[in-house]
Amino acid sequence: MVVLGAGPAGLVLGNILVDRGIDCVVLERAERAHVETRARAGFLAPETVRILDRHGLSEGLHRRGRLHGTCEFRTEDGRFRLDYSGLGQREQHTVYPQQELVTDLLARFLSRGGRIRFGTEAVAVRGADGERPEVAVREADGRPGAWRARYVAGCDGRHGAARRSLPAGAVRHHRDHGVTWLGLLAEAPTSLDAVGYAVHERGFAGHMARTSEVTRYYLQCERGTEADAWSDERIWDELDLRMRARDYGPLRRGRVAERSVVGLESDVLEPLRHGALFLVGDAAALISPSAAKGANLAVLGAELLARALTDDLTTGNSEGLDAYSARCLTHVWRAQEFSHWMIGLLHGPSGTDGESLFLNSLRRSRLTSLRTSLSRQNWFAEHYVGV
Ligand code: FAS
Repeated sequence: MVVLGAGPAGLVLGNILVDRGIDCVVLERAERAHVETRARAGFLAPETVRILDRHGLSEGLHRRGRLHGTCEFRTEDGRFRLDYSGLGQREQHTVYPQQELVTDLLARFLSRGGRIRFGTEAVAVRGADGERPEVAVREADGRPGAWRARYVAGCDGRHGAARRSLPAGAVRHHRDHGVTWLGLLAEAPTSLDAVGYAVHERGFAGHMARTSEVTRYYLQCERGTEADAWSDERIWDELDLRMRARDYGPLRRGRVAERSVVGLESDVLEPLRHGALFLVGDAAALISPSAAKGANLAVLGAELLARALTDDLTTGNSEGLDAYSARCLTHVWRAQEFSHWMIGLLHGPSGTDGESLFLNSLRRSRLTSLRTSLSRQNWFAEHYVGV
């Protein structure tokens, strides 16, 4: 078994396979230090925690993670809070930075005898329609190399080799949501005891806990904005403005330690299986960070595939593998649908043409029904926390 990529998908898959005695090697193009420090997601769904619990991978998150169950919306129609932990399935997120989870997964994988090759970039997957596909790689010393296995799991993200190796005819559903966020990591404690969503005529702003000293913020910006274009002071002044600090209290400022520009896009590849090649996580489907689903879908897909591979390789029962794509896509599309709804809830066009006015009125109506309707709030909680 060859697994491409040491992100959440590849490392959860690798841990479960090694735990079940299935020989697998993870090929990762980055160095270990980069993999263990790359800050991305931070909100783990309860189902994700249950999966990690089942496979003995959750010790770190239970020790250092924090439960989180409240959203606060700040809009032109005022402020309201949703305690989603008391709604829907009555569940909460666990706030645990993705880089800490990946570090835990990596340590566990190696302690279980898992093999990983850092600095090894997969270039292409060949012969996926055969019995022994080959993964062509560029070894750490730049030399070409090749790995063969019965199966290959493409856990190498949206720009990886697995996607590049798909046969003609693979379908890609794609949507550019036309929204761009400046993703920020601030060396400052949280300013709210909730996930903050601010909807302002100047654009969206978001606030999400990461650790007790670091908070993630998002600022909607123009497409084409350079990550370093805004000074720290301009970022904080704009966040204050959009989060209505004057009405609801100042934000706790600090150095902006990391910036990234994220164009909100979504895509889904279908099917997720091409012979002996399987796609998992972002390699299978990219989802906008608006609803904090990406890393959670990666873990869910990894367990689905690990179970199917185990059945096939230990008992010869290939039903799970045959069903993997359809099962995984059911979860993917449900998450995509909610994520799409969230984008419409938090962003409205700024124009004064009829279409923009109509879409903005829809947005305000969605927020009003979320503020006033218990059934809508239960629906929101179930989908916001669910995967
Ligand atoms: P990953 O991209 O995490 O891992 C892929 C791995 O493959 C990487 O280590 C890469 O180095 C390696 N790789 C790539 N090409 C390769 C090749 N050719 N050969 C070998 N290795 C290769 N999701 C959430 O749920 N909540 C959030 O709040 C959130 N915030 C985000 C913020 C930002 C700025 C970004 C960019 C993403 C965010 N995401 C969030 C989404 C993100 O967390 C992904 O969904 C998650 O990392 C997906 O995990 P993987 O599928 O394992 O892919």
